[in-house]
Amino acid sequence: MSPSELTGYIGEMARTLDEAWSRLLPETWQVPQTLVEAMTYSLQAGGKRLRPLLVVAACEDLGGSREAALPVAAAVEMVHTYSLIHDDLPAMDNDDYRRGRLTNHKVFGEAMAILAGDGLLTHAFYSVVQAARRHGVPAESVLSIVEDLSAMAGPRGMVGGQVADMEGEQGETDLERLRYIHLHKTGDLIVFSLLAGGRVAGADEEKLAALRRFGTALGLAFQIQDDILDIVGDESKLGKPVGSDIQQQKVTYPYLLGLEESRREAARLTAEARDTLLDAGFSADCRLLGIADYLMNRDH
Ligand code: GRG
Repeated sequence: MSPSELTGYIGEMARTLDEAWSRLLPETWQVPQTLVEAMTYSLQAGGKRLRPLLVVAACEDLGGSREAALPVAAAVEMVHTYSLIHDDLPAMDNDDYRRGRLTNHKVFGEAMAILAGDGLLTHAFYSVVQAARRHGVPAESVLSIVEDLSAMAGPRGMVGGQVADMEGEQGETDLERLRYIHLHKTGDLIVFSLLAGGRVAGADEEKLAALRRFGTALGLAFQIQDDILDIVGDESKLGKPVGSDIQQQKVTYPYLLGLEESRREAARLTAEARDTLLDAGFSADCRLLGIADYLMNRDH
């Protein structure tokens, strides 16, 4: 997929998801209005929509239906959004802004932000099940998607990665521990998205294994790139040597390896991800490879 085709594809997907958020909860459920507003406030704040994009792209690259992938794509963005709402709370990162807007607890209060996160997490599983109920995805595939989502978002996945990150001490976090944190806190939802897209398309075990390897490498590259952009985008950090006061606030690949070595590692991982898909028979102009290139070349 060419860069301009990909830009169109990304925009199309963002619009489709935004439409889905506006009818997020069945009207007959009589959900309290404030809860609906708090949940949709963060969903519609306009993130990159990377994870749902990966679900749909994996599914379509393997010949599956976009319609059937959408409930799962929506679900992974709900889980991601819940994690951001909770991560921003005073008890965690205590952030006032996210995605260019006030954070959820700044607008709705702490209690409602916790509940909006809880609502998004649980409703995600409802949404996944709709792939079977409304779009004919086999129940066995949906069972595997639910199993993957609970494992990869839960204690052995994103939540475990978040705890390892919280408990990491400066001077104690080496590359191995940092890799563990990134693989789980960031990587697992990315791997989930790819596997889920593959499962909706009815992919065989070989293709699923390739998607898992692709996602593991891509997830790590994405996080390293994020940390590089964080430094390069913040002029106050430019030109500071690795280990300077500012960079010591957070242990990252650039902090441990320096900017240049981190760039090389992100490029190496992206190339590894690319080869994995090509070896598994994906075409060189497939959507997933376009997305991998796009992520490496982004500037925010
Ligand atoms: C609270 C259980 C729990 C987990 C929190 C996602 C997370 C774990 C914390 C957010 C902080 C952070 C920098 C996590 C690393 C993963 C990451 C790069 C998240 C941001 O994802 P993007 O860039 O965000 O896809 P947008 O806003 O574009 O969706």
